[in-house]
Amino acid sequence: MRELVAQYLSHSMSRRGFVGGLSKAGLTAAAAQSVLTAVTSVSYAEGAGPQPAPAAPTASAPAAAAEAATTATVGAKPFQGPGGACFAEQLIACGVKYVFGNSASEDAQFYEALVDRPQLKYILTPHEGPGAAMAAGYIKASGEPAIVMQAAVVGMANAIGQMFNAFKEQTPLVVYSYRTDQTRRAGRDGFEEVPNQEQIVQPITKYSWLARRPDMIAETVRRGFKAAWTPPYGPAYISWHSDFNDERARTEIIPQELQDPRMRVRPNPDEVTRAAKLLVEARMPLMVVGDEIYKAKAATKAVKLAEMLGMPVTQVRQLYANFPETHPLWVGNLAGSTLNSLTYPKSADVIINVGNKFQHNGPAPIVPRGPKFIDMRIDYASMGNVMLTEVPLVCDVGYGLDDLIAAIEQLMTPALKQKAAERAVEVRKFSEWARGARAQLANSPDWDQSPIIADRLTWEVAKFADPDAIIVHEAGSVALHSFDFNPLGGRELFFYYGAHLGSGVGTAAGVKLARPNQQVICLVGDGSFIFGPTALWNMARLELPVITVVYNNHAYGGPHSRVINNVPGGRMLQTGQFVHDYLGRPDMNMAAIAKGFGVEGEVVESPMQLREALARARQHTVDGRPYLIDAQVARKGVAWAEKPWIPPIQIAALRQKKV
Ligand SMILES: Cc1ncc(C[n+]2csc(CCOP(=O)(O)OP(=O)(O)O)c2C)c(N)n1
Ligand SMILES: [Mg+2]
Repeated sequence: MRELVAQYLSHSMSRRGFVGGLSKAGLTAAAAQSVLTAVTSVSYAEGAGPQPAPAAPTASAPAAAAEAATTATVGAKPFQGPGGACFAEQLIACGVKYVFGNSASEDAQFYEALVDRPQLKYILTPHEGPGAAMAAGYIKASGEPAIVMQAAVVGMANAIGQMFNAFKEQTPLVVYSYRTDQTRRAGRDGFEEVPNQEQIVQPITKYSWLARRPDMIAETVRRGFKAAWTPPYGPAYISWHSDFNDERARTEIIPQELQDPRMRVRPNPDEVTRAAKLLVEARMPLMVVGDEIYKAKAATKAVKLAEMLGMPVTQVRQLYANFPETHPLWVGNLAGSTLNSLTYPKSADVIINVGNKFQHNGPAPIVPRGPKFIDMRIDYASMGNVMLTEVPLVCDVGYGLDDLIAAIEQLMTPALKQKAAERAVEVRKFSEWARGARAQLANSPDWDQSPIIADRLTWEVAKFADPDAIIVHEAGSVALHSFDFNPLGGRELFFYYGAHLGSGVGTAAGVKLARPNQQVICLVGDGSFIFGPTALWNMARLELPVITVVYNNHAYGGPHSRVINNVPGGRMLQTGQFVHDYLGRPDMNMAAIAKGFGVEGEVVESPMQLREALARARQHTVDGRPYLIDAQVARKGVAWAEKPWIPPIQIAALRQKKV
């Protein structure tokens, strides 16, 4: 009976076949008819409203029919209504609470469905880029699914930058936009029609899928969420003809947990044994940590592994801080392009990577040839491509660390423990020295200068930030220091990795939405800020008390310096004519821009003003309101003129007519 009902509800059996099957199972024609009526009328509730709970047996509905209906609602829930309503129902079943969208009349039936589904909350984002960044920030900070939806290809085009970021940083962001071409007019180069819309985002998504009929909307949504949320995570794109949203569909709604392949994989035990042996026998092992540790909530295990071996720890650029930076075994983030550039240790003979994606920005492998290399991560596709991999450990790093720690425990002799303890003392000597060296920063002759030097600004914000503050960092070429990030309940970092700028403010809004009980501070360069300030309006409307600090040097400082590196001593340097880097004349006033979005703020010039502004920012956030500080920051780098040259393009004076 169960099987018959399931087959009928999933359209793999006709109504006649279903009734026939019931008769074969021994039901009389009348009983079979009554089961059919019950299944159809109880389960396929017409209309877009929320589904009723499974029907209880009543006098008029035979117990068999009630059982059939109940069975059908366990797991797969039948649903009939407009495609837009199926979409909303399946999102709820996928665990989505927030929809980050921009308006489109073709999604009318979806908006209609939201009215009676308050559990699905729609956040209107006035620009799709910061809107998608907000969704991604929410997903990263909550570990919960969300969806971004936009108007056809025109809206999608604005979100592509953030899809790219999600692809690079492996964030499970699901994006939907319909195709403006409707079924019966598609292929005629109509309004907003572009052929093969999904192919535009194919290289920057993990997965893309089209619903071919209205009754496949729900399945398409499930496919998107399954692909995005199966490790290694990544963005998914789903789409269908806009008329599918209006057409009625009969379909199944299935909860996410019934499609999740639960890819939490343990490593190959033989490889674990080999890795353990290499590590305990190493003269100087080195651990590189990465974002899979944060995603698997495995930082405690990473610390334990390092401590067992007295092993120094570093990180190559990632999104999160994956190891406590005050730990004596922490030797700092990698500044150069390969591990050879570490100040310490200089002679690692065994290197283990735990969950770092290793983005190569130069020809030399990040893990140099020579040391034996153990690579532990779930992102198997990026393993073994550049580095010589002695021991691959494909796994969820949480499980992988558990197994590796257990294997090492078996091998640790008193002599080995002694060796590890001695190494820990040596590493601590370096980390303490490095700490002292970093503190020298405050001795800069420019420390009290106005406009403020970026290092002072960072230092002041670090002094100000709560012990468990979340720092969203998109402050261009600013070196981050002084925060002492600690994934074990201390300050957290949300850096940028994909580097499509304009994500910072949106990310901070999304992070605050996910973590309202932690202070969220967004550090953002002026250039980066201006790519995506519309999320400030969301902060104001949603009462997200975020503090945004703009490092306003009125310039693209990073590109300025990099251009000089690329063309040293060239004409640009001789003449001071840089066409691409100065954002002043007129200077942008970010506090005034914030005001336009409903966010209070101020411009500060000196370190003293900054402290007072930070106190006001705190008060605003305590009161539940966001705040923005536009900090005037000194332009650093070679060849910055006091008043930089700008290209002589001023049109007003050239006019023949003063219009
Ligand atoms: C969307 C986007 N456009 C352009 C770039 C190229 N780009 C890299 S850094 C940068 C300047 C960032 O300026 P700002 O945030 O003010 O930081 P600063 O360099 O001044 O420290 C630009 C434009 C980019 N990464 N992303
Ligand atoms: Mg700048």
